[in-house]
Amino acid sequence: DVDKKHDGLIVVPHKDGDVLVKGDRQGIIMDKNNNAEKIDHKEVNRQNDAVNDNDNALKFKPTQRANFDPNAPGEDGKAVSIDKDKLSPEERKKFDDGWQNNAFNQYASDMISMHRSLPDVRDAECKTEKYKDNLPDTSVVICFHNEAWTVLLRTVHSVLDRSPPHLIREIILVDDFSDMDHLKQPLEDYVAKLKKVKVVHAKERIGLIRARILGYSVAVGDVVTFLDSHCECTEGWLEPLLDRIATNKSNVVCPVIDVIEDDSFKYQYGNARSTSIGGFDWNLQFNWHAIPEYERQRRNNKDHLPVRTPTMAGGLFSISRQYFTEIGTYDPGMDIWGGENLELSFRVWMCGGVLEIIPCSHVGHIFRKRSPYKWRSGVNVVKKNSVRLAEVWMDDYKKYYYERFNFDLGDYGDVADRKKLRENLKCNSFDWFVKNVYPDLFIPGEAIASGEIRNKAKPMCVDSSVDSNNFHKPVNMWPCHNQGGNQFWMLSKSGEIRRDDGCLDFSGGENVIIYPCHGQKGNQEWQYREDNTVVHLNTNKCMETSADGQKLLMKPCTGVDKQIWKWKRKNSS
Ligand code: UD2
Ligand code: MN
Repeated sequence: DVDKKHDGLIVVPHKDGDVLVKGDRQGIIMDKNNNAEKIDHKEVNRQNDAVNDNDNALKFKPTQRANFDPNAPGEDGKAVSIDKDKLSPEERKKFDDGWQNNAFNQYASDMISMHRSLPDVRDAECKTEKYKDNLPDTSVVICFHNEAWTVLLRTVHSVLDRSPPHLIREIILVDDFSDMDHLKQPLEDYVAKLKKVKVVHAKERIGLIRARILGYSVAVGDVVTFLDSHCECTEGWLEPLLDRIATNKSNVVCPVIDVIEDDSFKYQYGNARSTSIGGFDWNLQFNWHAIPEYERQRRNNKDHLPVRTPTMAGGLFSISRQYFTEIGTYDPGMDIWGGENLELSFRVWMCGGVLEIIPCSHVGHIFRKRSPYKWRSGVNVVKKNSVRLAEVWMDDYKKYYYERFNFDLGDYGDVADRKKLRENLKCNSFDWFVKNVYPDLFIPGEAIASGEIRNKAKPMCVDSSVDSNNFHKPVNMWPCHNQGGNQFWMLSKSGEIRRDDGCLDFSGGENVIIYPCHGQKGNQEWQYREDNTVVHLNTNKCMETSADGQKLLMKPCTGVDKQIWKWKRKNSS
């Protein structure tokens, strides 16, 4: 475990090598191969809590709550609306640059107080819930690469402003080699005035996963809480998280992640009943689902109680620091972004822990439509990370992911250490995970039919992407290309025709559309009959191709060639 601080020197033994944080503010992380990753570590002045008005951080000074104006922009989580066409050319440039650099409306954020008020978004039951007296305290680790000033510091202040002080041991800002000027001296100066906040700088771009390991390795709290650098914590967010860890140190807990709108900064939230849980598809992408009926019943339909989730979104969670160490923190072979959330989720469940979302704990997050920062060139980082986790954790099931790129795994590095970790922890199989934790997961191997759906009258195949941008759009035909991709469809045992989370859906008219699979049959229940027709059970209509072969239509069943389909593989049903 981790040594507590000695004067001017912290030695943090770590399975990937010792982390030395010395008084001269230099730190070194050694990996297994003795490659040193140098870090800068700033021990900050913890004496002074207040922000000094005369400081050169003055221009970033937050609104003082004493003079707080409830009608100021964004207060109470309200939207800020800006008519960009009315801005002066100078301001307009700031506005456009803000979007360009951050993929959110930085200009709007800069108008909002870093201490803005938010509604108390919790269900009534949460406000009267009693939590343990002696809750463990937490280090909050916030990693960032080139984050906007007001957004980053609003995250920090929302933690300080809305958590019981004795439960916040420290806030560790991990700067993943940002090059924006405000994240250098101005940030040092600013946090020097905030008790409990410190900055750790990576000496090179290490990516969010190793940045989290770095933050964890200097943390001293009982619990480590990770947040993205564009969050806002709401009233009462922390206690219910820590309470679950106090109950059992192998409970790993996530707040409900509310949406801070990327353009208006409006804080959006729902009630506990509408809480979503995490899943994944066979591209190993994380996705959200409704709470299944069996989980609602396990909780006696009490919506505010912790809900079990197969996976976490990744950015926001609390974990006992000791437990995090025991189960092997993160895979340091993962780069930049992606995959670490599923890897940790599978590992927690398979190795004896429990992963939960806590409906009484709400934290807002700015969801962006694109990634604003640079990635490694020439490497598919997400694929590499995902193959690493599939190799270590998914046993036979990994083939369903690999099928998607014809088993061309690429160079995913060495995973021997992670396999050894799994062995040492004596973890359950992935099959156990699927059957016990995620029984609703669609298993491609159980599909009744799979592959292209080829028409008899024309050499055309049912073709559509299932990207969520494509939801609600009519499905068309395209010349069969035999490459899978947008022509790869699976017929599930429950009658869905699907790929990932997209299902063929027919609700009247003549067009079939792509719609998120809902598992409720209805408009998404199909049958592939002995006579090779594809029938929609609800309406008793048949798939048919238009005379020119371009369109997919639903028509009364007649059995003409236009309604005859060859599905590439048919398994016994
Ligand atoms: C989600 C998670 C994110 C992470 C990711 C998968 C939420 C709300 N967010 O994506 O935390 O689990 O899925 O990997 O669950 N960063 C660095 N160095 C980098 C890249 C990013 O420090 O090289 C920081 C970044 O500034 C941010 C955090 O890591 O604070 C997550 O990155 P993101 O916000 O781009 O990820 P997001 O929310 O799309
Ligand atoms: Mn994020």
